[in-house]
Amino acid sequence: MRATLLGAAIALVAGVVVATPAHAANPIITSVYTADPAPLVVGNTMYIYAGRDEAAPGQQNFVMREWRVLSSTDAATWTDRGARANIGTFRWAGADAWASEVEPRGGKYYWYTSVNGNGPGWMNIGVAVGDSPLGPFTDAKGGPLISDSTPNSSGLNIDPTVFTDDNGQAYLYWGSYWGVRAAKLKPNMIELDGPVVTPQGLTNFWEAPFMFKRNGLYYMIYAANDTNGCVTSSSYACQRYATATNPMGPWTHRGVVLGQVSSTTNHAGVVQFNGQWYMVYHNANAPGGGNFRRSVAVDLLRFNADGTMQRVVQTVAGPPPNPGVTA
Ligand code: FUB
Repeated sequence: MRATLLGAAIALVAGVVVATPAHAANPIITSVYTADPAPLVVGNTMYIYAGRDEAAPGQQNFVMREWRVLSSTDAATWTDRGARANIGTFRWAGADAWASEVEPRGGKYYWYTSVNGNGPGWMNIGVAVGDSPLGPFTDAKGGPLISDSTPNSSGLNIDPTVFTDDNGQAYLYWGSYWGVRAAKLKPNMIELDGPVVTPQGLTNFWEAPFMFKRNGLYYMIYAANDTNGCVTSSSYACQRYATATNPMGPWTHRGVVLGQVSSTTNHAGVVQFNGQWYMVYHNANAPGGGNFRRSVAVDLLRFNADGTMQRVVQTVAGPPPNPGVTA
């Protein structure tokens, strides 16, 4: 954006008529459509793992075949690092590279994905593993971690979020169709450690959970689609959130943290980077965008003194550059 503005300023000084509009920071990437962002900070870099929307203009269904990585060192200027995993990463899968999230452990990066397993049922959760945030990633398990045959699984097994607590215990939450589920993960990150449970207190949960911890309190943001303070029509979704003092709940619903966006789906993640909290989410605001041609955006997230979250202001400008402390 800054290079474009500089170019426009130089052209104006030179008396040239410039028709090119300044490129806004949100959505952060417009060369391809991206959706279902999940943030991860490693060192001085914020990564966003996202699916790619490939639906043709006017097409009314998801066409998603790959997962991409975006990166930034200041949360304002973003680079598309390309597709780092795709449906072919999982030999047992055949379609629908839906929402995903990466969790680090022991120097490895575990990429939990929603994918159509071509078997009985529809969607599954797979897990790939790589030695760096950019991979290369390979199937870590050789089959689904969660499928329709997993006892007490969700009505739609998508949208994994993995959170590792300070004691090393990792938790997997996932689900859609109003069916949120949770389970502990073994230290190997590719097997459940105990039964699948139905967490309590995630009021009006629809899909897209994302879990994090701040000041000893656990937070879960998630998509809801009620018209009781969330959205104007239940075809859309907002992000509600809940807090808990135990990673398995029970959860206490706290309200809406991200209102309706311009796409029908609403999928978000939260991260702290260089001392500032951010929400990453998607909308339909890129040129030619739509419900199946979505794009990732980033905005500031602010907390109140009592730990509650302020509603995110969706901006076109995006957050100011935050390069952190440079040596
Ligand atoms: O992108 C496909 C699906 O749409 C995701 O898995 C859901 O969270 C919703 O964003």
